[in-house]
Amino acid sequence: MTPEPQPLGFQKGNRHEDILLYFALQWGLIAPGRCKSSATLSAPSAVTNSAGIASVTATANSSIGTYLVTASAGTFSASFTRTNSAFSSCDVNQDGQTNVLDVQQMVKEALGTARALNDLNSDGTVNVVDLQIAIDPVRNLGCSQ
Ligand SMILES: [Ca+2]
Ligand SMILES: [Ca+2]
Repeated sequence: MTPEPQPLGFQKGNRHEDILLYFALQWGLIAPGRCKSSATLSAPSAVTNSAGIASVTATANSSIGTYLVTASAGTFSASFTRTNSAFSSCDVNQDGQTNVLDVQQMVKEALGTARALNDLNSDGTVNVVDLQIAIDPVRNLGCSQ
């Protein structure tokens, strides 16, 4: 995910710099068979620069969806959403969800009844190991690839 500065409107007197902002993430809503969208922040807080901008880098996890980010300083806070939009490698049919349809596709590929297109662990073959990787997010265990 590309870091984007977020204008927040915090102010200390007439100044916008040297304000310590804390960032918090709220995971995306969990629907059955879907991974939890979120990210890992490079730091839990940052100090505003002379332009009044504080930023941290959010590295997206492999789950598609929107999550909430809240920046706060003292009693003030502002929230905004971020979206992980790239398809997870476990979403083999690329419909935006990891569910039984992806598992069914991986069964076909592992058995050789469908063209082997999704070598999820990049070991050169599509087999039961790739199938297990596709099953994990359906069980809310995350996509390990
Ligand atoms: Ca899918
Ligand atoms: Ca494989």
